[in-house]
Amino acid sequence: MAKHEDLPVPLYSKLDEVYGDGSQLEEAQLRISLLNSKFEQLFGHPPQIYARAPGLGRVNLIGEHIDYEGYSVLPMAIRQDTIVAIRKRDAGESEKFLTIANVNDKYTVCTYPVDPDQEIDLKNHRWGHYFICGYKGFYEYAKSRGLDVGSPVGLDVMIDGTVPTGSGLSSSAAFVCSSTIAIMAAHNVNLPKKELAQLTCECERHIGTQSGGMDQAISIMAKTGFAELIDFNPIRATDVQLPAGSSFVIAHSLAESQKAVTAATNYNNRVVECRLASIVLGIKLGMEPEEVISKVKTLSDVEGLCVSFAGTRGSSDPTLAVKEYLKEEPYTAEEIEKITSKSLALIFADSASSLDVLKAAKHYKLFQRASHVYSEAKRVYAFKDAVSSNSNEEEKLKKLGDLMNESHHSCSVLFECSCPELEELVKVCKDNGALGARLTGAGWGGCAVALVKENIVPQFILNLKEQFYDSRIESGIINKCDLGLYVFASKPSSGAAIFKF
Ligand code: NG1
Ligand code: MG
Repeated sequence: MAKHEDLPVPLYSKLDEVYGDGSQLEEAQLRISLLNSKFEQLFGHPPQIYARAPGLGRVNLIGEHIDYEGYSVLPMAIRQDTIVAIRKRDAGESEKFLTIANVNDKYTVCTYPVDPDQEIDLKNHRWGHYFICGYKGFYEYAKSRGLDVGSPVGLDVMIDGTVPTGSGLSSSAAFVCSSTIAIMAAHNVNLPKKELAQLTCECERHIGTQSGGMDQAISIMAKTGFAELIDFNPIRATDVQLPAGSSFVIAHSLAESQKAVTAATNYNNRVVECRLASIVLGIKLGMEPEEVISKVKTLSDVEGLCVSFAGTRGSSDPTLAVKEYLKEEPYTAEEIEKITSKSLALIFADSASSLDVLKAAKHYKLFQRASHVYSEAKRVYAFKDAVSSNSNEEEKLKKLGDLMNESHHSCSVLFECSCPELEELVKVCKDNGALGARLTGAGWGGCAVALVKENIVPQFILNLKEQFYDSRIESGIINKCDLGLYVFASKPSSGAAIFKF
């Protein structure tokens, strides 16, 4: 049997194949009919094909800020999704634009030229930019594979579902994935999921974040009923069945993290710090600076070095190398340059977004970032092992909860990607019986995920409402009637799909 990741995105002709036959199906039917009527109203034709990707789309159970360092992560998809309806214009049609509309009028129509080489205007952020990420990526892919996809024509597009909001549930990846799949489907192209996961990760980097690939991988490879252990290089997904009697509650901190806007000081800053930590470690472990700079890209590359140096220098455990070779005080650029014998500007010369990081950074906390990454990478495997161990459910849940708590602590103290609202929310979760709770996604805002025994979920959510949300409803941060969008329990849902009716 072909492996899951080698299969293409499934093509369905009926909604129930994805949405079952309950209330979800009814909701999906309504959404599709609204999408259709708005599409026809705006474009004068019905759409040809639809693509959906889970989004507000995934929640990462454990393994934060380690995907871009080459380490495995453990997310699951959640039920909410983004649907993209698309029509490829005929080559003869005079109007040649990419027109991206949204079912929700709050998002005004975005128009772009029919040009796969266009630059995305990162200084003026618009919601439609995420579609263009997929558009550019598709043509780059076609070119690199010598695929003949014809000359670019106009595309009419209507989106239903959330647009990126900085929730930490990766609505951006859902949008990029569903857009890329829709563009491909409109051009009669479909790829094995693992290739698509790689491609959509590269697509999203056009928005200026040095994304690691977790969100796109789970969005494409998720399966109903399972979380997935996602490995990178090469991308692979292994089903993880969560213990019976447990539930994950997802709760929004109501602090928004606009990753595309704050990349230089938050997300990309951490990517750069990790790269610098891996370079310094590589040099301390005995490699020539030039060689390290050209060959060592991630902290997982350095783990390989630790193993090969283990014979002569003691342990192969990278956390010990961090303790031995990195200092706890932040490094200045000059201190690092003394070690690398090369200026940081030269090391990162080929990455404009990294150069932005260098401009904004005062110092670099290499010890803390590397300690987080190596310990978090271990926690992912410990989580996977705990799930499949023989211990009783009670013990299992306790172990999983502990690992989630340790992960949060590491994110908060070592990686410094939490924020006051998330700290408050995580505490409220733990005070109300969560076995574990942690920020999920990039952090600096967005959501927390809590492991809760199934039988207390309704009371748990009520308590969160009282202790976290009520005051925020009173002060007008959210509407009471929207609360269900901000706090809910979720089971693992299915991944991307294409519909043609
Ligand atoms: P969010 O911000 O939750 O979409 C981001 C990255 C992930 C991963 C996490 C941190 C993108 C699209 N996603 O997730 O790849 O690095 O942060 O674990 O950049
Ligand atoms: Mg995102």
